[in-house]
Amino acid sequence: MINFNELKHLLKSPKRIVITAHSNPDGDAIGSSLALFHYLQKSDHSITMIMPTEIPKSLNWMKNFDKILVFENTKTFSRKIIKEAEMIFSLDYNALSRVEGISSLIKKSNAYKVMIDHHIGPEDFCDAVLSDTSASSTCQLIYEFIEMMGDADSLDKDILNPMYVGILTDTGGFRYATSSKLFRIVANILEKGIDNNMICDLVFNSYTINSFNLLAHCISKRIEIMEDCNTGFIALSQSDHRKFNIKRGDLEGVVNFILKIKKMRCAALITERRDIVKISMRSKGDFSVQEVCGKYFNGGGHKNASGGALKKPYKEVIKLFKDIISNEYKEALTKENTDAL
Ligand SMILES: [Mn+2]
Repeated sequence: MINFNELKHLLKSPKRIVITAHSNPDGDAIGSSLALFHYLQKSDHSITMIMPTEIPKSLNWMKNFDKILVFENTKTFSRKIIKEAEMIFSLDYNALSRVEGISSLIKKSNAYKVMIDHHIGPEDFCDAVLSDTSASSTCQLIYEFIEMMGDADSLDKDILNPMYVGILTDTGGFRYATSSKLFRIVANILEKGIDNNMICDLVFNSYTINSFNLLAHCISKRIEIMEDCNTGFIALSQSDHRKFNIKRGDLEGVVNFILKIKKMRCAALITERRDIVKISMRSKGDFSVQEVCGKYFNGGGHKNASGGALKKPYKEVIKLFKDIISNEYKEALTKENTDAL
């Protein structure tokens, strides 16, 4: 839990603050970092945003995006900044393993640490924790955090624009992980003059020609549908990666296309990397891909969106995935959905 009085007291005087989010940061990780950055910037703090790995260029239209440091590319400087930090915010991640190279620095740091996150099972490494798995996004929690700090009046476009991006991306445009609470918050956000149409356009219509060609390749050449299990997957080898010069973020959302097929309840994207095979899974309804990823792929995440990785040959991972789905989960994936509208 967060002791808001303690936190308010701490933030009363200028602090050296570092904001971090998970590796391979998505719209929610970047959005929550920028929203918190703009909120804290209203006081006289010295704030640095540090992401463990490359940030998606598709979000470079966001204000102060260029101030975000990528640890991989700024190791010496970022290390110094983290060592000198008096406060560290951990956004959109629940475990130090999610921040790769900076995890040991955070662990060693004596800074006052605050976690704001919506993943299940937060690890115990922070002094203050705002964790709510019923929240759509960390961005939603940043809104609630600012409200609880008694600063709702300070919510302006600089804070709300990036916040809205994270809410949009983590809910897939309000298709999942929503709640009446979220829609009340969104109503408040829109009343402040946030341009829904423009942000949706910037967020959802952002394919480059190359990433669009990659999507076409995935859908025409690399997809396999296991119709009897209501499951589909796309598998990409190292040579696909080379051919399309795939970078982090280019595959964002590709896996969701499988769920556009009627009756599909489970989808996976399997990608062969240099020494590891990654899997990213999505599901609909009650089927928990978090369970699948936790049990078989050293991973986790949310019920309907999870990921993991294995140090095994690419072909073996594909076979393992198919075996698990058809042997262990077929029944769960094909049972009639009796929930009426
Ligand atoms: Mn998130």
